[in-house]
Amino acid sequence: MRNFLTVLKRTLAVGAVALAAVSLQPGTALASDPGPHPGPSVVGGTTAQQGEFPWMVRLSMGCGGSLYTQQIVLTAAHCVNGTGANTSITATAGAVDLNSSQAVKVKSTYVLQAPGYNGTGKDWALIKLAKPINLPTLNIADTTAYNNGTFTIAGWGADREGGSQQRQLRKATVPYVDDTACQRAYGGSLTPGEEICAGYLQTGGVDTCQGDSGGPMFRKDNAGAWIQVGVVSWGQGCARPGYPGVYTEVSTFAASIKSAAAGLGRR
Ligand code: 4AZ
Repeated sequence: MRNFLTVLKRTLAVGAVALAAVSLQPGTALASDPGPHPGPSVVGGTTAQQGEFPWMVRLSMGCGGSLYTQQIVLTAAHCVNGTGANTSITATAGAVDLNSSQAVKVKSTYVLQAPGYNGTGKDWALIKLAKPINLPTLNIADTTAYNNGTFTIAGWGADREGGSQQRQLRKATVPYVDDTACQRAYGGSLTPGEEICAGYLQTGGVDTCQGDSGGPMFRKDNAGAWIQVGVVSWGQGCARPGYPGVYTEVSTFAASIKSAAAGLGRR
């Protein structure tokens, strides 16, 4: 199951064409059971305001990301092909509307895929940009203290399972789902120390979806500042009852991310 999902989401990042052909039944479950917060979005959310999440990044391979520093984007390992010099990715930031003349576009110079990434857990990567983007950055959680509560998710991905990528950034909120419940939902495919789940387990209806991968899941810290607790990683479909979204557990990798970024800073 886990491997199938990984392959599926990778395929989708490249071309949404595969979507209809693979196993998904776009919209059907959602149409009959919209969950607690029906409406357009990520799935089940609303359009973000300009400047609301200034560190949100859209990557040209069809993933999301966040500005870890002004010159380093944190994204998912499954969104990139490996580690090394790479000038093929364009990062777009600074505008909720990807087609806005305000949008800042910067090319990549180097990609660092999480060491040991093999498709299970460890789903994080860093992308070094050719120049800094003058926008606020998003701090990452370096303890488990914030791995609970209500999280915000955001992205330009599909607004329903099988839906199209979005021009406007969308957002929603989802509650934490504990490891035991998430492990049960996914028949043991979770890597609990490396992954954190969120969603409306009973009803579905709100979730990240194809094209949101790599983007942040975040909440407010005790000082009232946004802090990143997850990276959009995988799930069975989008917003289905019984299948929460699965996110990379950022706190587990915070020290590795910090040292990897320091290494990239010297490149
Ligand atoms: C994806 O393919 C993807 N519902 C992202 C999130 C989820 C499923 C797929 C979780 O980018």
